Amino acid sequence: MIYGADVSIVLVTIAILFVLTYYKKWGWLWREWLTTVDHKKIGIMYLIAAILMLFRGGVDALLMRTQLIQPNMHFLKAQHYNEIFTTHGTLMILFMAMPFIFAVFNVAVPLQIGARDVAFPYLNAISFWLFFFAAMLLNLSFVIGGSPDAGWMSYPPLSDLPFDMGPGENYYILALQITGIGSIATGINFFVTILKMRAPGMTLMRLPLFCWSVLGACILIIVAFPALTAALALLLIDRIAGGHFFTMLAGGNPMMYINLFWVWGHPEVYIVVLPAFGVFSEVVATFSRKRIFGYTSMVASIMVITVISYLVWAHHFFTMGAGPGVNSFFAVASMIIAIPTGVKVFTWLFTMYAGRVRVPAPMLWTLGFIPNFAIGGATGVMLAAAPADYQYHNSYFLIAHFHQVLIGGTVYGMIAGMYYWWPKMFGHRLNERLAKHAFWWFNIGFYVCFMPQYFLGYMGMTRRIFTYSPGMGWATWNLISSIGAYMMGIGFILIAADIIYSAFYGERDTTGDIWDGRTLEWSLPSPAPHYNFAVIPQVNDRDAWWESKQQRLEGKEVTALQYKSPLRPIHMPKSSGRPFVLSVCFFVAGFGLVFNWYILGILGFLGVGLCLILRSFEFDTDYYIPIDEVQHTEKAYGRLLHGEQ
Ligand code: HEM
Ligand SMILES: [Cu+2]
Repeated sequence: MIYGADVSIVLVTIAILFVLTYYKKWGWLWREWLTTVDHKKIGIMYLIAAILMLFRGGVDALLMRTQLIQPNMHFLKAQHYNEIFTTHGTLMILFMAMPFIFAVFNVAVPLQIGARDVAFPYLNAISFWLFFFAAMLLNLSFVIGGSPDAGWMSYPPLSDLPFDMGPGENYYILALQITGIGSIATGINFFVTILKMRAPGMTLMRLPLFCWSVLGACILIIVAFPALTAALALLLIDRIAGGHFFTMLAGGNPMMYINLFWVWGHPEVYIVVLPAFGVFSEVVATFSRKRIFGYTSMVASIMVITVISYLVWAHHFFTMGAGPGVNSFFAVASMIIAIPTGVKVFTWLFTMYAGRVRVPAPMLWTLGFIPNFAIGGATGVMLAAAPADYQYHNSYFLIAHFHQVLIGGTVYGMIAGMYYWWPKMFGHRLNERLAKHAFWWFNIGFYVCFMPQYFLGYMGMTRRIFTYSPGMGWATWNLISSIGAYMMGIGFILIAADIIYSAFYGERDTTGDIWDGRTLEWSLPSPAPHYNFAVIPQVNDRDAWWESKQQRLEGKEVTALQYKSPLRPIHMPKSSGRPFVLSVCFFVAGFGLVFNWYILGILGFLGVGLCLILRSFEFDTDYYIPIDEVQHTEKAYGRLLHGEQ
């Protein structure tokens, strides 16, 4: 089977290379995509990567569910099962959820705040390519050398050299390290973008809720990711340089790794779920045609979650003997998060209440999310009760809980965001009929798959076991669960089919405001011109675009959104191939270290250094778009320039 996968990877690669050469698309690919610093294109590349990784992680999931479908299956060997749950968890969290949220950050944030790009466009490209090559590195482990197999958290001593000789764990460490650098940079980039690049008049209390959620996620990225960097660096030193940070016999302590890991790991789940909350807030307001109920309490709850989620990491090891005092503190802190989360759910419900609710695909996924999160949240509070966790710990109850919040929260949120901003990205919408079918397959499959796992947890089935014997009484629930997983697979295929179908037949968005939206991105044509705003607007209200439409309808003077400054030449960053080259160098360095080939490692790092030095001597990094070119583009979109109105 691994062989088959290898062969198909090679064949697909050859096919892609052939198509590109045949249609002479290399130059186009390089100029338009590989060297771009445009946040909209970077967002699209993140989106494509995230969907591909969702596919790969999903195939892993189906392989595992096939192995567990009945007792004593011989579909996968124990070693394969270990490798698959490890790469599944790692890919899903770091190479699916992270790029998926970065996709919506990039697609929506600058447009929502009335900016022409992010604060550091060149750094943004570096972040993307670091993520991309890190993902390639991790996926390569599957083909060359052996996959990591110590679980997605890779605790020592399991991941220490004596227990895990092969290069698999090195792949894990280096891939996470490289993508982590990119993520920290993205966190800083969007933090600064939101604080510094807002259009005039957009005070923080007029910031769209999605941007608030991104701000919360960025704060968490900036404070949490360095802990992961430290944990991985120390583990790498243990593995390739004979260090003993985490080896008991030489005076080290694995608990240090476990603490560092979860100091990052717990905030990480909020990093990926906060942006989903942000998407739901935008979607609910737009499709209820109402201002979001309780904006201030929404903002407060985002910030409270941001702070508390950083303080609860030890609930991941209640059973490791920290003692009752510590456990109680972390149990109570964990439960408190339910309060702001509850506030948010009720706020969405109140917004819908008495609104004129429409239910196209983005809203469907949002509605689907609410019961999911209610169940996932309730089981989370159950897990947070430290004494009870001695029972649930590492059982299928836990597996069911975290999938319910990760899928029901993050994945539903990102899919909702994808449907919502698709017309803005591509200029056409996705097909509603296919979208409805996809949703129902996925959503029903989701309950069929994960509800039985709560029962399995109660019946004592532990996680990370590759098979079980018939006498346990687990067979029926496992069979049902696997059927559910296949149903979700069908849902995914329907989404993919929708994307392909709509590229040809999707309804075109000619107005730029296909949902009758509220925030600034809908004031632009779809897809937006590469400079976004010909004239930066003056914002005088929350939901300024919606309010300005209302004022126009009522025949009043439009004060909510104004275009005061005249048209000026537009200052833009130049494309650059260096982020790509720099990331290739990182890849080479990482690949060298995986196999302890220090020469290759050093060469890679020299390349990285050279790229950085060259950049610091580069002064010609930007240009101006002349006024007549902007006028020309805007006319082509059928728009009068706002200044001329
Ligand atoms: C398509 C739906 C999915 C199915 C059917 C599925 C199934 C599974 C299975 C069978 C396991 C292994 C359980 C075990 O033996 O311990 C697992 C583990 C895991 N899954 Fe999923 N999964 C899905 C989607 C996701 C998503 C979207 C995420 C994250 C965003 C995710 C994150 C994880 C993590 C972190 C682990 C733990 C890996 C480890 O123990 O090291 N899964 N999943
Ligand atoms: Cu946690």
